[in-house]
Amino acid sequence: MKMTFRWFGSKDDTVTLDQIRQIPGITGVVGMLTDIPAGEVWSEERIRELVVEVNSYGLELEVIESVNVHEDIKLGLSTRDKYIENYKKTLKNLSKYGIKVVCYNFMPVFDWTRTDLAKELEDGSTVLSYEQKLIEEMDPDKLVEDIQGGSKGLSLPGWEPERLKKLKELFQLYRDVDEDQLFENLRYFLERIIPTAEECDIKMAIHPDDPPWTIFGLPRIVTNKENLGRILKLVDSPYNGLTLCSGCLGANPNNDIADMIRTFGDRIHFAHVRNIKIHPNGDFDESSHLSSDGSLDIFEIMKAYHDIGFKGYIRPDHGRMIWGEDARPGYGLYDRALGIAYLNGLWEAIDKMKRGV
Ligand code: DNO
Repeated sequence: MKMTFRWFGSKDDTVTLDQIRQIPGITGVVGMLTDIPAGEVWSEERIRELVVEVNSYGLELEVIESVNVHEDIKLGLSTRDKYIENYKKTLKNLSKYGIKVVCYNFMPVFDWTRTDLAKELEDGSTVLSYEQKLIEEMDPDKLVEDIQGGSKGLSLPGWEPERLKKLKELFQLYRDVDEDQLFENLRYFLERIIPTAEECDIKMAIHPDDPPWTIFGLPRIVTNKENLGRILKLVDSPYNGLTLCSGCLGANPNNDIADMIRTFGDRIHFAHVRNIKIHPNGDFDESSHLSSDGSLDIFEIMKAYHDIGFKGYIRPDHGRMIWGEDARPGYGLYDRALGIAYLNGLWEAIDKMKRGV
């Protein structure tokens, strides 16, 4: 596996490449051009600048999270073809600078959703958390306001103010899209971009819906093992693969992450590993990566990756805010670096014990 760290760019992140390169075992960063709206082409020049900057710190940039999919593609509108053409151009441009994996999601309207971006835990750390009742009682506009208000002036990919201004209109359009239609819209997209991904040698890796269930009546399909299997079959190519996010899928206790890893094997191109603490009523808080701090067995998850001989990219996912750090919610330096140390420790132990070293 290749250990990476998500970085939002020098103008849009409190964490620096200088800090990232000092994390033990790190090979590269997962990057993004946060200012390019979904549907527009990423120019060669901007990609080159980003890659050159990251490489100058001795770090690789082989994974993009994310090239966001324009809403018209998810909705299946007749305007989608031009955005699909743009997506293909972006893939071609990315391939010229050594990008190997592109993560994306197919969530209608909202990306990841939380009801609190800084819930204080007993030890004084703060975390992202989710309360179902609050979502049920909340107007979607209020959710957008709260999330954007908690962004500390940094961009929040998936929560772009321009796009979300048209919330009512978007909800109206989704009234005609049920889960089966959303699968069909995803098929249409994949049938057109996977041949380009194959030509470019870029593995597409769909990210699960977070949380993995319907919110505000919008359809969500990247939610469980059955649906992941169905997505992989929409276009049966190794280039149509997964970002397996333990924290997203794991919010539903019926999802067995280690079993999914063994089932989907080399169709997993990108692993997001993080832990969550699920409460008896189904609400959850994000937690440190340590198994005993949350509801997921991170040892079992890392063992499953080792068992399948995982050679892909991995990153610790959201961390808590600790030691007085003030950063983008979920994306500080300290707790994610602790996460990496833990994941690397588990990996070394599993590896040596298996080999009898
Ligand atoms: C949140 C992230 C997501 C993820 C996208 C992938 O922190 O896990 O925003 O990057 O859903 O497209």
